[in-house]
Amino acid sequence: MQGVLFDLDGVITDTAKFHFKAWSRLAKEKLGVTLPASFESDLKGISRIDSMNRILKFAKMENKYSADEVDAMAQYKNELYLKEIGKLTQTDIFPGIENLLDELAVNKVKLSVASASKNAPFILEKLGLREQFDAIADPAKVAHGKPAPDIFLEAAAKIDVDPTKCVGIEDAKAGVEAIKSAGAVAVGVGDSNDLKEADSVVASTEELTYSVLEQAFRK
Ligand code: XGP
Ligand code: MG
Repeated sequence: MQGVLFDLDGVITDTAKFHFKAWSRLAKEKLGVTLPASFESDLKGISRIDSMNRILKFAKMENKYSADEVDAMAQYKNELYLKEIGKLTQTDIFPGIENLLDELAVNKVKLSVASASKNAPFILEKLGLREQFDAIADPAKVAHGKPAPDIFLEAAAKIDVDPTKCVGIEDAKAGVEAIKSAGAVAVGVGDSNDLKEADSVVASTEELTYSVLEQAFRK
């Protein structure tokens, strides 16, 4: 194991709930629909524009708006989301993550971020974690969002490690699929029924240690 590729939302910190809150408000205000709670997991790992399109499809309004109008709605959601995450501090880092980053650094494993979110650099700054990572893959630079492998391939390339020598960590089904398609080893965080394709699953970030990742890699 020479590299670890981290998803951010739902792995490093609990921002998935803020994404869903903002998407729900947008759906209600602009489209007049209520998103069911189950939609939260449907949007995990999915890029901003793909999330917007899924919501339009749910509302049966796929063809109602121009591309500019759709962009404006997605931007409005981001403004709502930014208000929520402006308050993030180091205390919002999920349990076990800081310890894991320290252990990986001691073991000279390179660390890269493979988030679908364009807000990843801002969030890492707020959490005081920017310096712990060797690279952040830019989702604006990849052709296809998760479940395509692109963002994980880019994250591995940015630390100059072959994807097959990397472990990826994800809380989303689409993310686990992306890791596997990239040829890396997938460790899921969450419900093992949702993340069946992962090589190994832990229930919470507290269980993520160097040795757990190493064992998943050797499996
Ligand atoms: P960004 C976000 C999406 O808006 C959100 O729906 C996804 O759940 C999240 O990425 C996954 O990490 O992207 O709007 O912060 O760029
Ligand atoms: Mg996630």
